[in-house]
Amino acid sequence: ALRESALSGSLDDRLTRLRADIDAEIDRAIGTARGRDRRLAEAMRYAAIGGGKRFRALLVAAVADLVGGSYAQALRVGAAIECIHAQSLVHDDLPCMDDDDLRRGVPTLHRKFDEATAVLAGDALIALAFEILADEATHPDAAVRAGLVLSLARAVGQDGLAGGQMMDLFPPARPSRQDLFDCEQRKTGALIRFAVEAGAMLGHCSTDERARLLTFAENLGLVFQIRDDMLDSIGDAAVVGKAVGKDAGAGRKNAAEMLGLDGAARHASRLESMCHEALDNFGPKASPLRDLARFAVNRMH
Ligand code: GRG
Repeated sequence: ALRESALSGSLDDRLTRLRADIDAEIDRAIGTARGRDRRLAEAMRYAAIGGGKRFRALLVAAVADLVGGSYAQALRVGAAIECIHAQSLVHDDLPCMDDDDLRRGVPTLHRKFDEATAVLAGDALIALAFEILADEATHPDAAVRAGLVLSLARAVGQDGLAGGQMMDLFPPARPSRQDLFDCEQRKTGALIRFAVEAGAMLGHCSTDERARLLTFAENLGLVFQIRDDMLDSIGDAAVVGKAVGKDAGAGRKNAAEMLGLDGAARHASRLESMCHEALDNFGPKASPLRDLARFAVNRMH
């Protein structure tokens, strides 16, 4: 019944239901503060619960459903991904990176608490994500658990979030479009790719189906970040007194600045077509994934 309730209905309904299930899963994983530091647990909850679209968790659930994986397992993997995602936002907001005051409409973690707590809560969220994946409750097969841990490690390390963020902060002198897409692929694409890869690991699919899902994921990750860049540029232009592309001023040029808003929109729509093409062979049961691709390109937040 849980599986039914979280995957049926409109995309909005599914997001709302999944959000509640993911919040509960993360809350359980953080656990009680008994015998532990209360402030650390509170900061972890502040960062990881009650906010965000949960796009990556929904992606795991949709792929797992497509290949016959269980919703309960997908929730655990989704919770792990959302912990990593929350950590990356907490550290990205720090004064040594983007120096932001607001995140998801509320004060950033280091503003609400302090910088040391923000660094440590982020660290503990990374550890928690790997703990969730390595726990037997996530999957009875140790080989699957090891595969999940290995893939997530690759998605957050030098070839993933950390490497992409580094390239964002220290871009090449004259970045090419390829450099831009490389950066976006790592900074944002790697975790989205992991969401799809992990969903596929929870069920059964052929080598060909897995390859198609990964092609879908790579195009989806890129389009998600390009839309993020477009929303940033539109937001920056609308805020009086804020220089266009504040983040880009400190590092790379974003896709909207490099391609122009129209160029970025055209590229996003090409990537969306490639997402749909990659799903062609799956038929109607891939419609939740098609909805997610449409959402990634048209979203307003
Ligand atoms: C994970 C070890 C490790 C290091 C992280 C700080 C850092 C290194 C990476 C930051 C990368 C970063 C800020 C990427 C931006 C990704 C992005 C598009 C964020 C917005 O995602 P949404 O729209 O946000 O899904 P919500 O709030 O809806 O969850």
